Amino acid sequence: MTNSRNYAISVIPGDGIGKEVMPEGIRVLERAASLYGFSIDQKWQDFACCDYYAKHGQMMPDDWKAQIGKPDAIFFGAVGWPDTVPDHISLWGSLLQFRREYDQYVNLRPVRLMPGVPCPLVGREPGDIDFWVVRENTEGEYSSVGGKMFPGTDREIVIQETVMTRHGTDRVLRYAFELAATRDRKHVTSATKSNGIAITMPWWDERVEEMAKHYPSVTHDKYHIDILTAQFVLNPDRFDVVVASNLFGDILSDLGPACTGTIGVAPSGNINPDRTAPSLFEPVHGSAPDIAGKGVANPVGQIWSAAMMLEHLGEADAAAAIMRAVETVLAEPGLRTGDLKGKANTEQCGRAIADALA
Ligand code: GGG
Repeated sequence: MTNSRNYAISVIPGDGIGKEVMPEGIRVLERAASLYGFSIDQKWQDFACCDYYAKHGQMMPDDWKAQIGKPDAIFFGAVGWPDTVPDHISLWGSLLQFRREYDQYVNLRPVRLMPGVPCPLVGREPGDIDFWVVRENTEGEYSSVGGKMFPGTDREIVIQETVMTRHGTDRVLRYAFELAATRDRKHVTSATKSNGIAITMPWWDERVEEMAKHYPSVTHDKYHIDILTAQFVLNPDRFDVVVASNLFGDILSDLGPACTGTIGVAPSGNINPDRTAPSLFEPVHGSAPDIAGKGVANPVGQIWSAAMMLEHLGEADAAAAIMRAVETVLAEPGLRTGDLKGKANTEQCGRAIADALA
């Protein structure tokens, strides 16, 4: 950062529709910067995508950290192109590297029913569904501890450990309780499965109880993940802050936005709350090979991610303005993309949001 309102942003579009929605995110960011008096110093990267893998046999250069430098934030699109690179190679070679190397231990994902978005759940109005999923982002079920023995034989053994540390668990639980303490309803729901996963999950429950003692103003409860997914569909209005392990949080944060109409609008922040390294902002959706190249992807997830990034950088007024512009455009059927039964393409929707900014 050269002056306090000039932000160095590493821009990584990634794969598939990431390349199509990123220009709309940037369009809106640039417009917000000109209206709100800050500047964005963009550094685009061509790595962390499967095209890079096709040329170099790896997702990122060995010196990717040096190439990225020390940005204030990373603005990311989507990763994955399973026709050419297996999904576990592309994910572990890119996004998961960022999350771990930059200690982005919170994956923060809002679930909010937006005005104008047709909700598949009967009778829900904007305001009824408004909660956060706080996903543990650096350990848990996404672990590289394990291995194979006797591959390809009938004695084949495959093991992958879940890794939960007190340090890693407590810090994400603390974040969830802190977040809940700032909200009206002040309630944390913990996702567990302590009846079936009988070592790590009862321990997770214990850590939740310990953390809760420090937040007497915050109420809390827990659900097993199976019934929790059902409750997301039946009663999403009852949640305020939902905290979950890495895998459970990943599933819940696709399901939640789907219950509000589309995952195309959903943003996320991979946050390093201690600010010892950059945080990364990306839409929840992936590269969507089925619609990539057609220019029809919904850019709102990328644009809302830009708003989350600005909020994180301290540009709260600009972030709020972007959200007002998103709401204005989503309320207009002609400006919505096809996933929301609209007629607009990616660029038309993005331009409309940029034009609506004030
Ligand atoms: N923009 C999100 C994205 O590209 N996601 C790809 C994916 O498979 N993510 C899995 C994860 O976030 O753990």
